[in-house]
Amino acid sequence: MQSLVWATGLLSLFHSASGAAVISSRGDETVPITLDIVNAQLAPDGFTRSTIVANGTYPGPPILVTKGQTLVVTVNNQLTDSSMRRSTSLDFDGIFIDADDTFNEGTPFVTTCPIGPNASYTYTLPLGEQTGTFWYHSQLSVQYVDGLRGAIVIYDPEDPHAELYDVDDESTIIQVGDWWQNSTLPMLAGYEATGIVPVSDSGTFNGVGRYNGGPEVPWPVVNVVQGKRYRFRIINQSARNVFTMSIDNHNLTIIETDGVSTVPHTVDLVEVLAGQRYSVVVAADQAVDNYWFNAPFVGGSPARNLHQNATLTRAILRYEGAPEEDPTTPLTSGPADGVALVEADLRPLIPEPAPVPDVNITLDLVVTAGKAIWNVNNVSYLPPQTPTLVKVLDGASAAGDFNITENTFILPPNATIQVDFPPNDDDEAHPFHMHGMNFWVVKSNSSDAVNTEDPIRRDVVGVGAAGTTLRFRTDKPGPWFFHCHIFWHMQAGLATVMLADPEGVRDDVHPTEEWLDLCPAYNALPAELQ
Ligand SMILES: *[C@@H]1O[C@H](CO)[C@@H](O)[C@H](O)[C@H]1NC(C)=O
Ligand SMILES: *[C@@H]1O[C@H](CO)[C@@H](O)[C@H](O)[C@H]1NC(C)=O
Ligand SMILES: *[C@@H]1O[C@H](CO)[C@@H](O)[C@H](O)[C@H]1NC(C)=O
Ligand SMILES: *[C@@H]1O[C@H](CO)[C@@H](O)[C@H](O)[C@H]1NC(C)=O
Ligand SMILES: *[C@@H]1O[C@H](CO)[C@@H](O)[C@H](O)[C@H]1NC(C)=O
Ligand SMILES: *[C@@H]1O[C@H](CO)[C@@H](O)[C@H](O)[C@H]1NC(C)=O
Ligand SMILES: *[C@@H]1O[C@H](CO)[C@@H](O)[C@H](O)[C@H]1NC(C)=O
Ligand SMILES: *[C@@H]1O[C@H](CO)[C@@H](O)[C@H](O)[C@H]1NC(C)=O
Ligand SMILES: *[C@@H]1O[C@H](CO)[C@@H](O)[C@H](O)[C@H]1NC(C)=O
Ligand SMILES: *[C@@H]1O[C@H](CO)[C@@H](O)[C@H](O)[C@H]1NC(C)=O
Ligand SMILES: *[C@@H]1O[C@H](CO)[C@@H](O)[C@H](O)[C@H]1NC(C)=O
Ligand SMILES: [Cu+2]
Repeated sequence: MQSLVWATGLLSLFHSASGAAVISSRGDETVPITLDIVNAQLAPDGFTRSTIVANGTYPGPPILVTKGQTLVVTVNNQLTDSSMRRSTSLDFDGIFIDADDTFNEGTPFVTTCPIGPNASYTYTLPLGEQTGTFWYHSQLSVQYVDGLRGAIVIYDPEDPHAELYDVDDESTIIQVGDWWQNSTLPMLAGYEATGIVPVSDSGTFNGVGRYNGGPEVPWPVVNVVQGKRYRFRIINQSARNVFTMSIDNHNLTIIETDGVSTVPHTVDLVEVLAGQRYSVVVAADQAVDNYWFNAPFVGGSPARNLHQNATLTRAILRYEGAPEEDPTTPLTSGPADGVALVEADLRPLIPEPAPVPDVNITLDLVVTAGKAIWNVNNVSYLPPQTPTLVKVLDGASAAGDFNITENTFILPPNATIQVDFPPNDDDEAHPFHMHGMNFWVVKSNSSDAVNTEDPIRRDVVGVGAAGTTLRFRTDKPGPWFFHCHIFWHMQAGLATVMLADPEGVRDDVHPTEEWLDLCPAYNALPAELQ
């Protein structure tokens, strides 16, 4: 690791092995990355459990690349622990996927089959013009809750905001996530039986957290030098919890939202939903000292898990020259009178009006009372055995070619689709995530205003009590998974597939033998190895 210090002793074991991050300077070259998916005994919050992680660390090693490169990620599945899923599949969250690369998109049963134990797969992803903050995680069931998450940053040598900050490197990546001490299989079974989403034991900040009654795991430290300005890339890798980020005595200037550069917007508190990312510039312009970097979270009733203590997800912002001590100020949830981000206030740096819709879709999110079944328009998504992409390549084009439980919307080519989420009476924040592309948020849940002139574009948006409307284009043929990023909800059916231009898929997609072999290999596995 470079300068980010994860305290001392035991904890360093979790991170020191994460190896050289790969930053190539520039250009069109291919960047080969290997991720060994392994079981490791880790204790992010002080409680040791078996996990599923990349290269033995939680979070996994960051993947750092530069605009224009082609990312080539080889996943070696070395999972052996029978108490968790042993197959896997990686999603590169927020990375745009070219139509002809759809088969490397990593969504089980939509664009691929999972990778079985002792098998490998190589994902090739040309990054094109995209830049910003992204992440990878297991997309199989709720497996990423067992640990398989990590950052991806695509640096922009011509960043239009470059003059706003001095430091932007591995030490400024901030990854927050929820953490459970149990493995997902029993928790998922409990959820399906009771409808109660498992409440996390702790929240982690760069892989470190604490829980009530647990050991005093050293707080993670984010080091800064007085007078410099830092681009913190905040990634919410949670499967449920919503974190609210702030730094005592410092404000945060947002310059990027889910890979889209924004007009700089200064606030004190930023709420980040599962899957969302923000870059914020923080000026180290205060007295040399230690300050709390607060990341309190909400996610279910703490009464259901007495370990949970939202104020214990935090780090220390330490100025060079400050003593190696905790800040002496109280553990708060951030400034009580602080200005919080209102999503509708965000503006893209390069405004782009939302095109007029050709097709309107209304998605009603409803949960069956008392049971863990989520419905979109009365349908609870069930992954088919044969991935959507395989069916389309075999000729599927019409609604009748898919089971109703696949909740697949067949969309015309080169069209603008408007999705309306009516106000959702249970008002749980459902962070809806689109694979392979982003969308215009023409009405944010955070405001009544409809903005078609210069709305923010992003790939994860909160859906809640006030209603949300977004628009996207079907210029890229493909089956694009569109789902709630609370993976418990997704697993319980809160998902759809937006199938753009099936005919175009057959023209564009020419999968490799390696990909074609995945399904037969997976289907031949005994259930316990799937
Ligand atoms: C992961 O570990 C493998 C095997 O040690 C190593 O070759 C690879 O470079 C590591 N990947 C990253 C991104 O650090
Ligand atoms: C994976 O390979 C190891 C070492 O060769 C072997 O012990 C294990 O049985 C294999 N696992 C599976 C599921 O094939
Ligand atoms: C994990 O969940 C199972 C099933 O609910 C339970 O029996 C077990 O005690 C739990 N283990 C931990 C460490 O919480
Ligand atoms: C991460 O997302 C979850 C779920 O939406 C949310 O509860 C949590 O507050 C978010 N974390 C941050 C830091 O915003
Ligand atoms: C942010 O903090 C700086 C001092 O660090 C101050 O000059 C500036 O006015 C603050 N901006 C806002 C919008 O509060
Ligand atoms: C959370 O932890 C803090 C610090 O240890 C403690 O003061 C507080 O009482 C805890 N809160 C709850 C609800 O357990
Ligand atoms: C879609 O809804 C918008 C209002 O949001 C309306 O103006 C438009 O006519 C509708 N388009 C279609 C094709 O129904
Ligand atoms: C869902 O089902 C209910 C009851 O069967 C029906 O009234 C409603 O119209 C359906 N909604 C949709 C979007 O199909
Ligand atoms: C197909 O949909 C029906 C409900 O309409 C469901 O009962 C069945 O399990 C689904 N079959 C598959 C293979 O998903
Ligand atoms: C969609 O637009 C692209 C680019 O304008 C064009 O090449 C393609 O033929 C169009 N597809 C259809 C089905 O109209
Ligand atoms: C949506 O807006 C309502 C009303 O302002 C608010 O209570 C709720 O927390 C918001 N939900 C999300 C997901 O942002
Ligand atoms: Cu949800």
